Amino acid sequence: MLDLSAHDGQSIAVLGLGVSGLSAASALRRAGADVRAWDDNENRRNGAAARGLTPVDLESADFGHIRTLVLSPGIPHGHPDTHPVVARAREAGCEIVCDIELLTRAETEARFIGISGTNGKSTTTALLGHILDVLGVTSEIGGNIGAPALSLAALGNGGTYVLELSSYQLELLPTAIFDVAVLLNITPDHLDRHGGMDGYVAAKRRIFDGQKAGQAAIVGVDDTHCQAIFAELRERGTSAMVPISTNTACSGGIYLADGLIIDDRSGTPERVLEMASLEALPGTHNAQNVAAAYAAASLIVESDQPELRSRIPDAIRSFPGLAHRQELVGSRNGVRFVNDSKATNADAAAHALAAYENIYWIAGGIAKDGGIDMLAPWFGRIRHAFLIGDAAPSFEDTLRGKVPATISGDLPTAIAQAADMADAARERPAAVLLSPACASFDQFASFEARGDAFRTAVTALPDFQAHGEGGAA
Ligand code: UMA
Repeated sequence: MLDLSAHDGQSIAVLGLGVSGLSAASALRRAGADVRAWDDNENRRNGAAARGLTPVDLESADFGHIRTLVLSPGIPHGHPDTHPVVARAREAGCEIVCDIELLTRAETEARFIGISGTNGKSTTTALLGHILDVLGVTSEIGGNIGAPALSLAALGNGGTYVLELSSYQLELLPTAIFDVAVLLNITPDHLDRHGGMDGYVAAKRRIFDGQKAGQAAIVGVDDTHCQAIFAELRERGTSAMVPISTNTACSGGIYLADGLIIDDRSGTPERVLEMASLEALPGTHNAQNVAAAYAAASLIVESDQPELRSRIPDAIRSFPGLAHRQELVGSRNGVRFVNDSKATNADAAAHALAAYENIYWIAGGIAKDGGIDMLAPWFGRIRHAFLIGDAAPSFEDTLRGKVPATISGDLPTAIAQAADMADAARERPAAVLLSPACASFDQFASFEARGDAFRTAVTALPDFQAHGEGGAA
């Protein structure tokens, strides 16, 4: 169990009792803190009460003795507005942090790897965790990927935390410093929460804050925002820099060339592995994830167990893939059924559309800014679109005259229609692809629930051959 005894006797406010807040409040209470926890949702408060926490309305609480507010990452504290409890905490001079900040303060002897980027951060985090497991390096993965920071095991000296960090979490880490910080890519996302693109880029940039000699910055240099951050960090010259790219042979870095991942960190290009050998990691975007995970794993083992580095490619090959990210659920009559429910924005859906042909595409939900306009280059691969949720009418407008589309309404209807049409058409290979380019909250509790519903429904189709959970197409 984590040692949070530094908080024994402290008054700490916790706002938000979802996954991260509930875990933080419980862990702090066990450590002897006087926890004042609140959630605006009554069901969440009741859930917390059932776990022994007494909710305290923080809007009227006395902040005089409270030094810290642990804020759930989804709660706004500037854009598009500021939660009133945050405003009160600020007035009282309280520090405002997320659960990950408290983990870094508790585990002063462990190493921390932070991984961020608009897309690919969950895959990179899971892949790196898998590599470290295979190599026998003591590690835990958590953060935005799902396991909240204060639920992770204590690791101490020699242990490595691999944390997926969202832009929301990065804004709530005032003192955390990462031994290895990875920034994969930046494209527009969550702009309402950051007041626009500049605010979003600034939040992502924070992953490198406080880094000094002996620490490393791994930066994907395939987009202009990350290129600018890379140039600025190199100019500053405090941390070791590792550029990664899927389209440029970047000297001194790790890159994709002719389907091979090349390690040029020593100045002599070295073949690492062939992307085609990685069944669970299809597509160019995964080359960026592989390059980043390889770079981070190499940096971790090179300092004290350099003999392990040669085993990293085999560890990558044995990665089973992640559910909901181009997960091959199975096939029927030569049609593959792919669950890419995690594609909650158009950029993520672009990766899946680029990876398949003759696509029967299920999309829709709550659209992000720009809708699916940027997917036009891949429209030619789509045989028919089946549209669900709030975004269905606007997506139909975008596709009109370019891609045949049906407003299916809900996911079960879309699956039935797509499966029938793909079956009747003779073109193979073909794929029924759920890659919604939208958030799920109009019809589902989460992207996981949407992907699970897809998996359950397609698995029940007559003659369906399951590929097995977690496999990737
Ligand atoms: N709440 C209030 N008042 C408000 C708004 C919310 O009380 O004004 C309460 C809600 O009623 C709810 C709680 O706050 O009970 C929700 O908190 P949260 O949205 O921060 O979510 P958690 O359940 O704590 O999950 C968070 C991350 N969620 C977000 O950042 C939105 C999870 O990332 C993460 O896995 C989890 O912590 C564990 O670390 C999810 C996510 O969607 C996957 N992340 C976004 C993304 O990937 O794009 C950033």
